[in-house]
Amino acid sequence: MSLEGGEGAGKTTVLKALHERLLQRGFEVVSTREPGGTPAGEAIRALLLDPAHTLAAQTELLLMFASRAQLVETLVEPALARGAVVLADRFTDASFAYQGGGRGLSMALIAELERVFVRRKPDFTLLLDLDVAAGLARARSRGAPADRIEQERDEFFENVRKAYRTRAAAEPQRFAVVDAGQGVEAVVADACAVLDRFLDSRAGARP
Ligand code: Z5A
Repeated sequence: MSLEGGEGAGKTTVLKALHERLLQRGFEVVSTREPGGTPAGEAIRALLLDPAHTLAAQTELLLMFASRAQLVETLVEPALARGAVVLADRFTDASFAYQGGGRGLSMALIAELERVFVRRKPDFTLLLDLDVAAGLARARSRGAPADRIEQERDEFFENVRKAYRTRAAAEPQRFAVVDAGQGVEAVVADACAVLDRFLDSRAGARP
């Protein structure tokens, strides 16, 4: 399962709630994040987000997939094989949204990298959809210095949002979209409700 959204959409808060909900429902849950989630992946993340680096879009894409390949091989596949649920704070949809929608790289190339190095899609993806200006205001209100990608122009984030929404519309059986412009409690309640609906629809099968 994966959680997606633009800047400041509230993924961190919602991820904790979904993790708890899955535990309550009796699943072993492995929460992780991208880029990162493994020691090597976290090192790649630091490189990717460091504003001191100017990365070509292609380099950025390949580093995202390098981190993802490491995560898939060493964490995701072993966890799924033993019956755990993997809850990922971003997964390949983020590459389609940021490197495809934001940077303008080929969606077909990204799909090919997904086919070769990831070999699976999440069974369920929750998209926290939020107006770009509102999300950036929230992210900036944290007071932390902007990382390399957060320094992008608003137009970049508008294109990211558009790409996410296009993907969600194209795969309504996999995606659930939650309005992240509501207060935290309402967002968490909606997110837990769509998770419950998904789990119920699977009638006990592994998400
Ligand atoms: N990236 C990529 O380009 N390609 C890829 O393939 C992948 C990733 C996998 C790091 O990801 C960057 O990598 C990210 C995408 C790119 N780019 N950027 N920029 P990340 O997921 O680690 O970082 P992030 O998107 O910047 O996360 P974030 O800003 O921390 O967003 P969040 O987790 O969704 O938000 P939050 O920390 O939960 O909330 C932000 C603030 O808003 C915080 O103060 C909250 O208290 C507040 N908040 C949260 N919800 C609400 C509500 N409902 N109302 C009011 N305030 C709220």
